[in-house]
Amino acid sequence: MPAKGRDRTVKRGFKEDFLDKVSNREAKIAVIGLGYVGLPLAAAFARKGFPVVGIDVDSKKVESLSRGESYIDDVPSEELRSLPDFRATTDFGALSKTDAAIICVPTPLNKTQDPDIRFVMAAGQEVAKYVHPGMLVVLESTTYPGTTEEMLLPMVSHDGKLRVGEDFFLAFSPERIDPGNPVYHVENTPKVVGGVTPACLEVASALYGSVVEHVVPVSSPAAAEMTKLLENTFRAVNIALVNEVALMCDKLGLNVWEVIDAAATKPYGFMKFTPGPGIGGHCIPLDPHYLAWKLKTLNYNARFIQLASEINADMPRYVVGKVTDALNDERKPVNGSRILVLGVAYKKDIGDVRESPALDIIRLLQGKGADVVYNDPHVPELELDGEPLRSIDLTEEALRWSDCAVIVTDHSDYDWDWILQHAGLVVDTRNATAGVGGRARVVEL
Ligand code: SAJ
Repeated sequence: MPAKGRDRTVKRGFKEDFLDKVSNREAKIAVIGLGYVGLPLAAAFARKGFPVVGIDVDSKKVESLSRGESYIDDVPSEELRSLPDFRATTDFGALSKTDAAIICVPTPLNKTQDPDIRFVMAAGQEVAKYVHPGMLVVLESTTYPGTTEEMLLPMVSHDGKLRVGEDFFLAFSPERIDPGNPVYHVENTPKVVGGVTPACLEVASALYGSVVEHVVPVSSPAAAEMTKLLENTFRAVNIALVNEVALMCDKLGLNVWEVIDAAATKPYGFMKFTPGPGIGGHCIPLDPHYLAWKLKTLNYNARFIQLASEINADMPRYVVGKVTDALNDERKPVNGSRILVLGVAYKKDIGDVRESPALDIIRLLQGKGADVVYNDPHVPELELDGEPLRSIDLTEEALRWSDCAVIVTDHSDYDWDWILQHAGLVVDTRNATAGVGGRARVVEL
């Protein structure tokens, strides 16, 4: 006999069905974009027993994954091959049979430093082709507040014909993958989630909650989009601050590294950042511009972002000024000098050169007539404005050959003692040689 009063059975809808599929690990998950964000995410869901299909437009990536060969260090090939139910395809038609589609495609800047969301829009169009009742769609790509609701929602809902929160679900959840981080990975990095409706938030939180230890629900997709931009704008602005402090200490004749280390002894209210040759990577130089652009459309000038960008972008020129002065002290013009750049990756112990300040430093030195070579144990070769460059072997001869060695990326591989034994002049932009003796004259940032 049914209990007296209100019918106790829950009206079953798509939300309840979705939640059931998540709790018994039957939800079929598609991850669109199999790069340093998408592949680790796909692997995390597959490790939990979900059937996962990875979709990417790059057939080479798909073929490699289908052969069980990973191109992402954080998902080694042997792990890829051990995933219980993962496949990769270029066919977006696979979406017609999935319960969730998570978009992890790049969001670069275009030539005028404005957001370029064409990859998000292209993925959205594919999702719109195959969206079906009960499906959850999540955008993870870093983007400006409003993208999910203003750009993706009309597309995926077919201009409202599908009711969001009832017929399908839509959310934003910023990626927080830190490639190579030995401590933080998908499962133990808190995941911020913002749904278009409460039901969207509920199903997206349930899905992520099945793989991530801590889900952080927020009130809307825009709040989630803004959260990610705050995280990375915070870094860009604070890096710019210490870069400007380095310029100030130079004027004051103070050692910026000593000052920062001393400030870092404050047990509260301070967070250590370090100056450097500029900022690289696919996040910090770009993400703040997404925020500044959006605010410009609202007639607001994001001054901190603009100033930080100017200071960070000017650091390569400042480094070249240091090199110029150091050579000048030895009566050597930059023009014709032999310069060895040590480390070209955008940060230590990785091989990624995207937006690396080393590239700007090489360009500027070449522009002044220097003969520039580089060594980077993680970057065997690179292309600079169409010109192929290869990493030279780091030998005693190479160090003695150089009129100046410039430490741009302080990879752990480097033996600073040995380098200072054989180089004559070193410009150190990373404080890598602090406390290291040797023959070389060292000029600090
Ligand atoms: N940099 C400095 N001084 C610093 C810190 C960084 O000059 O104190 C430079 C680095 O050399 C590099 C650039 O800034 O050229 C960016 O470095 P990053 O440490 O921010 O590393 P990224 O670009 O890999 O940033 C990613 C981001 N992760 C995500 O967006 C999910 C960022 O939010 C992370 O905080 C960062 O990794 C991290 O902490 O490793």
